[in-house]
Amino acid sequence: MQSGSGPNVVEGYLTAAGFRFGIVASRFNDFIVKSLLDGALDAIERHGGDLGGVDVVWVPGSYEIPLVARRLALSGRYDAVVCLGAVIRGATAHFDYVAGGAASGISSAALEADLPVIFGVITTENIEQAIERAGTKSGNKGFEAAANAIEMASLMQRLDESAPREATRGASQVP
Ligand code: INI
Repeated sequence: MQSGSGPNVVEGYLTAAGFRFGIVASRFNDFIVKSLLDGALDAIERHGGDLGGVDVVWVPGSYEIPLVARRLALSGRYDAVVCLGAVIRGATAHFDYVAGGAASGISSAALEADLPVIFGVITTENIEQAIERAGTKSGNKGFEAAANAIEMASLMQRLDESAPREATRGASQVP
């Protein structure tokens, strides 16, 4: 980091070149999730990424996303993992369990693997809201999730450059 009179600011770039991404997509409500996936792949390409460096893994439902996201995140093969799903309250009595399990599991996977694992699971009251978030009037949350993955992958790389992990870990062991 540079020294000077102002703060040292570290941010990720929105450049996907050279990064590899794992995408975990849920088949439940797949007519929505396929649009999220299209948006995510579009974001990676439009930010200079190579789709040859992208693996897409399908799971049955959003509740199953964390286990596979964790496996991908720990594999060492990716710079970030993007999780895509659609949990719609109107269609399920156990919305809170499915949405909450997906959210907390994805968060745990990121912390355990020390890798960006992005929450691109949309949680909505009804199908109309889900459609709005999958490429119609509220944009495409899959595109946004992949853009966040690119920024976070870049940020982690830049943090490594400015404060290598070994040095950071060593420093944290100093009493
Ligand atoms: N999974 C979803 O991804 N979205 C939903 O809206 C949903 N509903 O409605 O129940 C859903 N359920 C399945 C769940 O994710 C698991 O696959 C299932 O409970 C088996 O573990």
